[in-house]
Amino acid sequence: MLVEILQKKYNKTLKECSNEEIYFGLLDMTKDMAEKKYKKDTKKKIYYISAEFLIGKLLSNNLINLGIYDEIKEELEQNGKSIAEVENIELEPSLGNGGLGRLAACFLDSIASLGLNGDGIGLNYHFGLFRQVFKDCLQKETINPWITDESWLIKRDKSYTVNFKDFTVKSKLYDIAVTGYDNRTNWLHLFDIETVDESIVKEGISFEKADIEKNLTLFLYPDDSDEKGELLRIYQQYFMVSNAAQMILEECILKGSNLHDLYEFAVIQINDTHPTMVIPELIRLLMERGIEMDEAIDIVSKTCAYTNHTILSEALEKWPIKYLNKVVPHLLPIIEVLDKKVREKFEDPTVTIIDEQERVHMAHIDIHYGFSVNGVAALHTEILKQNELNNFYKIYPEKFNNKTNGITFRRWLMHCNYPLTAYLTDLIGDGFKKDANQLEKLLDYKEDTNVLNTLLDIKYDNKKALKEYLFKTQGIEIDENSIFDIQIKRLHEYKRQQMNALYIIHKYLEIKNGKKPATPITLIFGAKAAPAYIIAKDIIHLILCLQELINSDKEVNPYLKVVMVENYNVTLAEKLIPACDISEQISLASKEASGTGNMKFMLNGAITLGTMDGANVEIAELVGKDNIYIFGESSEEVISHYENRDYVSKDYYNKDEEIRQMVDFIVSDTLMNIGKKENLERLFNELINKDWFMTLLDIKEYIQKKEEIIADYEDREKWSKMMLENISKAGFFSSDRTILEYNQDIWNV
Ligand code: NBX
Repeated sequence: MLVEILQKKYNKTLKECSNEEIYFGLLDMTKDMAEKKYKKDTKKKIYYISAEFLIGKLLSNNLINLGIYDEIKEELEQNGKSIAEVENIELEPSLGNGGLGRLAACFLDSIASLGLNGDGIGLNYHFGLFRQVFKDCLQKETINPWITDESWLIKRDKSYTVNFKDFTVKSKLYDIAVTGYDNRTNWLHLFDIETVDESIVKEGISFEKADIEKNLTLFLYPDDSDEKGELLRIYQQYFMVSNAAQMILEECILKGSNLHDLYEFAVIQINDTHPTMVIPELIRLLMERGIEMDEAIDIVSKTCAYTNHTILSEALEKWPIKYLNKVVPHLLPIIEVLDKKVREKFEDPTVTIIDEQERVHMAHIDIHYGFSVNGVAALHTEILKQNELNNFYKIYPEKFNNKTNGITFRRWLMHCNYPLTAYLTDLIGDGFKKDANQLEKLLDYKEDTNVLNTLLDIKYDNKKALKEYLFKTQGIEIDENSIFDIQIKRLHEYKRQQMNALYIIHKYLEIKNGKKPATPITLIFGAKAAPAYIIAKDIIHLILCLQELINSDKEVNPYLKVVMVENYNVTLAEKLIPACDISEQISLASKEASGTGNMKFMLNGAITLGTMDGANVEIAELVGKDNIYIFGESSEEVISHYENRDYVSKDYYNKDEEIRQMVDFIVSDTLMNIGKKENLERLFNELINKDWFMTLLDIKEYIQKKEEIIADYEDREKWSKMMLENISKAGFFSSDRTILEYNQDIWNV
């Protein structure tokens, strides 16, 4: 079929076509096949509304899900082409910040793969999140264009009118097909406007924020630490949910809903608070269509469910009424009624919608006026119930439920780790591809030396493949015979990349003093920092300075190497994860809601070095304490430090010689000669005077555990057994399991 498409499109044979032409041919072919697998809507449909869908490249994903990957791979090879090189042509859309956006993409994959009728609704950001470049050991931001003339976007003949206070816009809709694995096609609906003007972006990623009609969908907001962007963010959110609400009502009416029964036709999952305005907007639209306010509120409350992804209070959105009035004044009378009703029913001032500072608490709208509130890992949901949202839990215990996150094994095993997938298929059959729990069959081989050695061989080959890839794409050289210790995730103080950096200093000093590791260690980082998050950028600066120092020191570099990959994204994750030995999951206990990278690493046979936080807790339960390296204070202890305000980082610094040595090194001449005084001093002061995320609390135990895991790496048999246990038990973390739970407990479609 591909041959015919290329013949028609370019009048060339497969052999004659360039990789680019082959890519566009495959694009046409898969889009066409996907469209054919679309099925009519069922009565009730899931609408997953999210400001982010971090979908990654789609070609291989779609070929796998359509069941033609092997066939195409072979056909290309027979004609002297390589699927990997064709894949390189595709640009990665960066329509998400991190875990939350990637989760939404995994969920769409599982919804379609389970044959459920459910679409995603979001925004078509032209440049997505910024592209990261390093210069002088600092992060710089530039644009990341991804939309080309021919792409996965299908322009639809659909448009809605969205009214803002000062002007009205007409939306246009683009769809991306979400192909299920051997199953139906759903859609990711991305809304946009005609008037966006890419040319207003000046240096880096700066642009004039005031001209909304030109910039509405230009960028994905790089989290909420950039305060100047708040108004624009409200514009984006309202644009997204107004389109969503209009589309949902239109589809439901078409299926026969009289709107009084809307909840029998639609269920809306609100991904974090970003789409919260869909609640007042739907109420408004129902009232416009003649439904009384009280009933409208009731209908919407039976339709909407909310997922919480964080307990960091600074990330919970609170929009000043003043701002909402500037953008969507027509929603305020509704929000005020929602607030009044809460006040009539409950005396507790902590559960109101509008607070004394005239701010609207978006999460409070979701909890009062939705029927379900879920956290994303067992520990996270417990903390929501017992601490952060305890006052709400006491009112609505029945609304609270846990849905431990998951990842799609199509992308995070079958696509990214072809050799392991092929080997597992040989060994245990291909049942695990549809039923991830069947990975447990691998346990039958835990004493089989042949199998254990093959797992080590596959890891080694993946490490070589990563080496080649990094050399080709970033000019970075690494040694496949070293231990690959990897920390890849957004840069945030609570994730504690700074603790890993302190370990590097410890190791560097040790080697300088003549103590050399048995096997060389390669520490790999990948992380973007929000452009306005100063300390996060200082941590990147520290890591890049250490990279420069260590990699040019001949005394040290045979034993230790530091690599920070530039512009960490989904594509890079797909190369890094299969090659990893040690998975760093070292957040301050209680702060990482779940984590999903931890699951991807485990599935690909890396061993976790982590705290009892987020889904690490469940990983530890599944694999048992012999197959994971856990350190650090527990979430209860950490929460009590916060409550009693009794953590003083300076005390740790003063009391402990070793800690002092590591921290002081940040501002030593050695490092200041490489880096910038201002950045390094700021980070140093932050660590000894604030250290909000308690780096110095856990650093000693962290170093100890890390030395233990590194020592155990030498025992290849033991290590390979741990790999096998981790792979075998990863089935629980398939997003298919998560989605089945959502459907059973929340959606019921
Ligand atoms: O959501 C993440 C959590 O930090 C992870 O623990 C969790 O596994 C993941 C999926 O549940 N949250 C996250 O990625 N948040 C954001 O990216 C974010 C984006 C914009 C914003 C606030 C947070 N304004």
